[in-house]
Amino acid sequence: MMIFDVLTLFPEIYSVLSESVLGRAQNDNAFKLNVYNLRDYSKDKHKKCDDTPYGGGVGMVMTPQPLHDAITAIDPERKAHRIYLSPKGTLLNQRHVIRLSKIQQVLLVNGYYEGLDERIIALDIDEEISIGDYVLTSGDFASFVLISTISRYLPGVLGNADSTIDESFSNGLLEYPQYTRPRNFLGLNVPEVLLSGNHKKISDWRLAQSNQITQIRRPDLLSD
Ligand code: 4H4
Repeated sequence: MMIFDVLTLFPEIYSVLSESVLGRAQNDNAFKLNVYNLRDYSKDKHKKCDDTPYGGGVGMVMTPQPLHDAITAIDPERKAHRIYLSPKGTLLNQRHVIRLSKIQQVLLVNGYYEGLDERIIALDIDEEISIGDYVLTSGDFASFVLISTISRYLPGVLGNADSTIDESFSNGLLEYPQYTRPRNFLGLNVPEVLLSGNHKKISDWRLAQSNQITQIRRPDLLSD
């Protein structure tokens, strides 16, 4: 069973992961979520976890002591794959998600403000991952994304074991258009091929649609 350890300044917000698919997945022991409050490890009398940057500059940097003591207390035998979430990390994509879903224990270290003191990255972090080329208010949103997308590849999380086979990015393409009842909605019909019952024609149509949509919207995916 996959274990997600999360080190955060806002442990209470992880209650949202007890809802819906992810809540059921935890109840079904598809994965375990352990949330740790970074402030509990600060030796500062005000439980501070940040300070001004050496060399000047705007913003605050996360101080090394709480981070190092928290990480070594959570993962004393260094069994977990320790991931720091920051805009400077490797850009997350489906290939990385599938790779990460095969790891038994992951420790997610959230960045805030201007990020971690560099020495903690050198000492205690195995991999730096970014969820996209933009800056969030809190690394927790990156952790939510990571837990959400990795969990889809864990046994028992998605009802239909095939759900991750035929979806966007699974074959390197964006997914084809989807339709459901009614056949005619406000004068708009479902493509006839989808009503034909001819599985070869449907499959060919869907692949053609995926290629066309990908070519138009994400040609970069075709050059991977
Ligand atoms: C962390 C900002 C590190 C800047 C942060 C740096 C992302 C992202 C993110 C809150 C915090 C921001 N985390 N993918 N994108 N100085 N985190 O924006 O290292 O660039 O994961 S820094």
